[in-house]
Amino acid sequence: MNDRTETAAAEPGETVTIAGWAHEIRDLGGIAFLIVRDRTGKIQVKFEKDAMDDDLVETGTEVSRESVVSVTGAVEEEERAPTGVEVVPESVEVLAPAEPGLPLDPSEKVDAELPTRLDNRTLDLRRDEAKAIFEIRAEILRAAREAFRELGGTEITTPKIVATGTEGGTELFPITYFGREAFMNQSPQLFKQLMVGSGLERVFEIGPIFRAEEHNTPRHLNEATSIDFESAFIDHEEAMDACEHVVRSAYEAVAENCESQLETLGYEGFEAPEEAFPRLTYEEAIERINATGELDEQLEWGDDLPTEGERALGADVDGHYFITDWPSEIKPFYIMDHDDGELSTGFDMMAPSMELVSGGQREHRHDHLVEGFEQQGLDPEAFEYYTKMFKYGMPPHAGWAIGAERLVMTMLDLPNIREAVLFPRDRQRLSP
Ligand code: ATP
Ligand code: AMO
Repeated sequence: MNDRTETAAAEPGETVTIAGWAHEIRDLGGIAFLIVRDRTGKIQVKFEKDAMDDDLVETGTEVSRESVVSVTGAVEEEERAPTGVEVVPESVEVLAPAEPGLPLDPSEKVDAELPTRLDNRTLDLRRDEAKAIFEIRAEILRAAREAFRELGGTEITTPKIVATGTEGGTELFPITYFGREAFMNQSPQLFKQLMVGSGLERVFEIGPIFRAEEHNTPRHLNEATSIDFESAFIDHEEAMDACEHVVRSAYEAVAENCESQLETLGYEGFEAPEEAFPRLTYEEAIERINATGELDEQLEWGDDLPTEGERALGADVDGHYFITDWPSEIKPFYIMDHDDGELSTGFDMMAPSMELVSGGQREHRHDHLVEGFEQQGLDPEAFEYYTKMFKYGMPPHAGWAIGAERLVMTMLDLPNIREAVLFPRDRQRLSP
């Protein structure tokens, strides 16, 4: 439709063809209005019944809501119109009629329940609020890619069908691969590490991860998007700097380029974090959680942080922060320990009451790596495709992964992570 004008671009004095959805019809008797909506906004089309052709009036005022229409006519200034202009139609065509009895009405002021919205995502994303989230998500990913380029990273894509898991705690989805057992990848962890040993040195990937999480919670998905970074010749401190840069860049880009979407979502004064993200040690974190008195049982050294603990600490610290120096035994085999062996270089970033990022410096020494497998009860032979490359010059390196949906969720204060993904995969939901 080369001759189509988007509603926001329709200027008084022009004759235009607009195309979009029949958002609303208001019939006031002698005069009726059809509100046409497209991605740029809405425009009023005016039907003066006595002064216009009957067929034209009938097509324009009896069309069912959410049908796709094309209207050609003159744009005129009109103070009483919602946008200050209206179209006086010469012709109206219904390009795709919508059946009455919509499963979800985008023009309803009252929100439908989340499952209904997810079942009818196409209609749901005709609503400004839902659409705004995904426009912001796209901006976040664009800004992340740009930040990675500033850091000198090369974008890679790695296999999602794999032979082994990496993230001990979470479950794998098994699949059959030409008669052999295979899995959906939980993380590009091992592949991105293999690439820092290649000539690329510094890489990033934005792609899907699959986890058969046993919990059904507002912050877990079974298919999520991981924003991964890995670089040769940096340590965990420099990795945290890079992570902070990417997260801050995403906030800054949204603050700068998503003003109308933020307004749609009811934000006033959205600001990118200005201060450096504090770095707390794990020991300080558990002491502070215990001091809040929010937990029934005091945390002990070696405990993972429970959800309520993360919440209590988030309220106490406020804003993004890192937790560093975790006990080695609760971090994965690929994380490098500090010299004493008790503490690891692994870190998490909290935002502020939910984990947003995990990362660390990696164990690049072949023999230590293989020992680590054995200590975690993993069979090093199954990982030979990975460990053998550590025999041929694997540089010291570090990296991390941000959960993209958690970034969107925490940035926009969404109550449920499913709001941040078009077609969520959870225990109940496999389609659409
Ligand atoms: P990771 O990304 O490493 O998985 P995470 O923040 O997703 O980190 P997990 O360890 O995967 O955390 O999730 C388990 C956590 O979720 C536990 O701390 C547990 O207390 C909490 N949890 C599990 N089920 C529920 C639930 N139904 N309601 C609230 N919290 C839950
Ligand atoms: P981790 O398992 O902590 O670390 O995952 C990194 C980040 O991904 C997000 N995330 C999820 N988001 C939604 N639903 C899920 N089920 C889910 N699981 C994870 C979180 C989390 O912080 N290989 C390491 C990263 C690294 O060290 O580079 C890893 O996967 O935001």
